[in-house]
Amino acid sequence: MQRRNVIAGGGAALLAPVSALADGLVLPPELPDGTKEIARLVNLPGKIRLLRLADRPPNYATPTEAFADAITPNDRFFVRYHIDAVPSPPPIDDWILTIGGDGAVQEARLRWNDLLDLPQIGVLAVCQCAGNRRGLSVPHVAGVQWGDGAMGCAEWRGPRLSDILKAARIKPGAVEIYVGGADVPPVPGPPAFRKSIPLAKAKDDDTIVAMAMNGSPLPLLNGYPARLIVPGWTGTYWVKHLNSIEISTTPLANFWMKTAYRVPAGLFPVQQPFASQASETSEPITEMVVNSIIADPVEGGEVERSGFTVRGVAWDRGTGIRRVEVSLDGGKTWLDALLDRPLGPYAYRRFSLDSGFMRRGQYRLVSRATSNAGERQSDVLKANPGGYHNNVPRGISVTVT
Ligand SMILES: Nc1nc2c(c(=O)[nH]1)N[C@H]1C(S)=C(S)[C@@H](COP(=O)(O)O)O[C@H]1N2
Ligand SMILES: [Mo]
Repeated sequence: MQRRNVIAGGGAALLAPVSALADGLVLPPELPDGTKEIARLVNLPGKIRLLRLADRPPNYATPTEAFADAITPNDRFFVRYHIDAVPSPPPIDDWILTIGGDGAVQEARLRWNDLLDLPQIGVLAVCQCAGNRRGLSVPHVAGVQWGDGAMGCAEWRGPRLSDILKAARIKPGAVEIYVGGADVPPVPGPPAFRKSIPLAKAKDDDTIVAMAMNGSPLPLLNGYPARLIVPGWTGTYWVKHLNSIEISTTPLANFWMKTAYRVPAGLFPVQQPFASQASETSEPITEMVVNSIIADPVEGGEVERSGFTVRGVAWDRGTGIRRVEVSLDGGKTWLDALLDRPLGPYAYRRFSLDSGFMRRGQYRLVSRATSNAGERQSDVLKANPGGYHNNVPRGISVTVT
């Protein structure tokens, strides 16, 4: 049943047929057949060769090969929307960010230039959808059937959220900061995508409002002109097209906080619990779990028996990566990979391993990472209704020729 999510259970997947798209991209064999049928590589405005999983709302994944590098280029960065209402880009001089709420002493309205006047902070951080790898769950669970491309790592730059909040002044008694974007649904429709974070995370020095991504304006589909960056936390809090902030004395009680993006209580231990949103049975999904991916070679690839290099990246909640092991035999034996210099605790850490001479045949390559906190990828899928936090070591099949 869940055998294929166990590392040692690589046998079944090894024999699964791989389906190649017209231009050669090979999809993870574990994806549901329906997803394999609709997945296409497409170019979008500002985007090259993303894997289309849905159009309305737009959900496009980054192809695995892009994770051979620690930084994901803007034109390959994945796209995830909940509502089919991508806003048109505002003239930058008209853009206004309002900061108010019952936990604010006064309402503030900041313009683009006001944000530029604040100290600018650069943070290298992974944005990963909580549902990344959901499509690899066996049995399958409902939601966008992501393979492993609902993530990316970029250098985000802009003012600290804490500096922005100063313009409205936080009252004692404030508990959460609500954030909203310009992708408001047509009425009547699904509830607007608004999220909240606890005051402590909002005040964290690394929590910023990004006005730039990898040294350029944010692509429209990644939240132009500005988005929230919550390093270490899953992408759901990284609200795009940011235009409203509320300082609140009560927990946000909408669909996106109370129903979606929640996990069974205690299933995924975190360092900084989101107490104001926890219930007896569930809690919001917050900190990412340690994980890794092999990006080179790719699924279905052919490699030389004289030797090849296995490359990929590893990441976690922000403690940093201590170790990555690679298996060339489906998880039976493990070798320590070389780690590149860390780019920062929230960034991808690149790893590589030289295979040495190999005999011809089919091989299953697997990677598994351990964080500086001593957490290692889970050997067994921690099943949950949302299909979140799948960090079971991923195997890919290659042929040594
Ligand atoms: N305004 C807005 N922001 C949003 C979302 C959204 O639907 N609307 N989706 C969130 C989720 S769930 C994820 S995973 C990330 C995805 O970021 P990306 O589209 O830039 O890759 O954006 C987050 N911010
Ligand atoms: Mo997400």
